[in-house]
Amino acid sequence: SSSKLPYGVRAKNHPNLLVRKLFAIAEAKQTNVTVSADVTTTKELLDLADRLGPHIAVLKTHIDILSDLSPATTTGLAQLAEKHNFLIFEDRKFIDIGNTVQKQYHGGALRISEWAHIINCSILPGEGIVQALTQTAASNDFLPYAAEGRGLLILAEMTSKGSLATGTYTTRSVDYARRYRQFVMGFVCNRSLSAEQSTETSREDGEDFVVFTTGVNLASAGDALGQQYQTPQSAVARGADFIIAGRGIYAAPDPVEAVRRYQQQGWQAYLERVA
Ligand code: S5P
Repeated sequence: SSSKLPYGVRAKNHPNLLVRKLFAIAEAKQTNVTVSADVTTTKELLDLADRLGPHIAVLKTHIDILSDLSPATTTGLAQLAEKHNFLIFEDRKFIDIGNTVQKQYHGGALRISEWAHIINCSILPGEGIVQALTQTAASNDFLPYAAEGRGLLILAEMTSKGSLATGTYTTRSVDYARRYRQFVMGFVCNRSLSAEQSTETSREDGEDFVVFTTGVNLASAGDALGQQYQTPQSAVARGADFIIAGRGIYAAPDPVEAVRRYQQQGWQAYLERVA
């Protein structure tokens, strides 16, 4: 499977512009870390983005948890993404009928399509949500953003205890990813998802989905609200191309020291996997 290939090789062959950019960033900065910057003020968010920027490939936001969200928040983020060469992933987890998610993604109060390179969605509503977001990304007034590179991750599994994102839900996630490869770049999930997890005919045309794995923490096994953690090493061994860590990094006594450790361990595990 593609998870044994180096990012650089996958970048060369990949049809999706944003995936090529993402793999190029990972190679150039030697990092597969996505920091989940779940802080609640613009100052904290931009400060984290600037300090951690050199060590991350992607910065993941929950834009709706900021108490002082303004245009300065997202323009500030975009500037730091440029300065430090990372992508922005808005973890909005779209989960509604097609007509609604189109308005939540493009335009609206949050203008997510304008500043977030990566978004994600649940397929609880069915195939239409993926179809709708793909359609928006292919529309005429989306052209400037498409040119910059935009992509969708399907939330195929979850890390929380008792998650219902299993079985048929996960299988269908792979099916829909295959049907909308123009826009779907991969999954948020806990292992590489391949042919066995799909009811669609396996394609031999170099299909290569990117795996983002969340619930990564070096110091803890979980929290009091059902979160379950694994280490960077175990996540990458199970197929994560990018590891997502939040509190393990931003709540550490020294977030820069912490992100360096996740970067080093995530990269080491990647080198072992492709060796
Ligand atoms: O299954 C999931 C999917 C996601 S996107 N489990 C998760 O924890 N997440 C997100 O990853 C969650 O919303 C949070 O932003 C981050 C985990 O944060 P941490 O502090 O527990 O590392």
